[in-house]
Amino acid sequence: MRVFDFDSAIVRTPGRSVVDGLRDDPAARPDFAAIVGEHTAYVAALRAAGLSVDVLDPLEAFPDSVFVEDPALVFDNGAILLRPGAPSREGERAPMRLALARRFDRVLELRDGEYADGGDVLVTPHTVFIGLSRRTTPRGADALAAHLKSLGRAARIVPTPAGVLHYKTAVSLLDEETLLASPPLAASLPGFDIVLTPAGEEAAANALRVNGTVFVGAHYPRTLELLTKRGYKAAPLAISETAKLDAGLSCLSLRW
Ligand code: CIR
Repeated sequence: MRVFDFDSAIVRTPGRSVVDGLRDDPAARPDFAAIVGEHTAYVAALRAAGLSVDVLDPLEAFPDSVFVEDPALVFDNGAILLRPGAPSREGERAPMRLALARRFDRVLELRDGEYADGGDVLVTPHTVFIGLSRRTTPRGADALAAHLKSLGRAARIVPTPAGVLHYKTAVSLLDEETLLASPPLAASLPGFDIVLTPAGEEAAANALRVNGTVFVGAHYPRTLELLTKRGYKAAPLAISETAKLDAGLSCLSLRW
């Protein structure tokens, strides 16, 4: 199963409305030009890592639509249209349905009342972890697990640590056997080698492995150093402005 050997990605250009995106801290208002700068560098980094990147048009009516990871889940044998748990994001589904239909022969869909955000889904070689969160409900997780089964993937439904928005805020895949995780999650991941995020850099756990590179938020120098010491090709990507919207590196793309 391919879990970080990708050749394609979808991203969406941020609209001006992105500065009104959902966030826990209303005082943390991001700067539009800075978000565009981070997004441009992100797309360039994915291309440099070997991906063909399709850039979708901005959707001004949906401030959080730049976070394409949440309304869909993609694999090389099919895609799943999810149902984001935030009501303001429901309208992202229709344009995402069209984008998926153009690229995938098989597109499955969550139905009414089945809520799951892609940010709560961690794909590993043998198991897809689905984190229950404020956005992903037990009913949504069960429905998603059934769709995953029909795409040949086994799922496991797990809790998301309190205080983080999405499961993947706290964990990401470094290689087939190793996860980068913040301490609250580490104990609940038997069967994996765990690299713990350094104190004060817990949010660096949302790293992004693409082919041979592990992208890490540029404002997490200790995590970058730790991964480099462990032999990973760790590369910094600026994400601090986008992070004001409670988002990390994985949220900005769908990869397969
Ligand atoms: C939201 O609250 O939905 C956005 N402001 C952030 C989404 C982050 N997505 C992700 O972690 N996959």
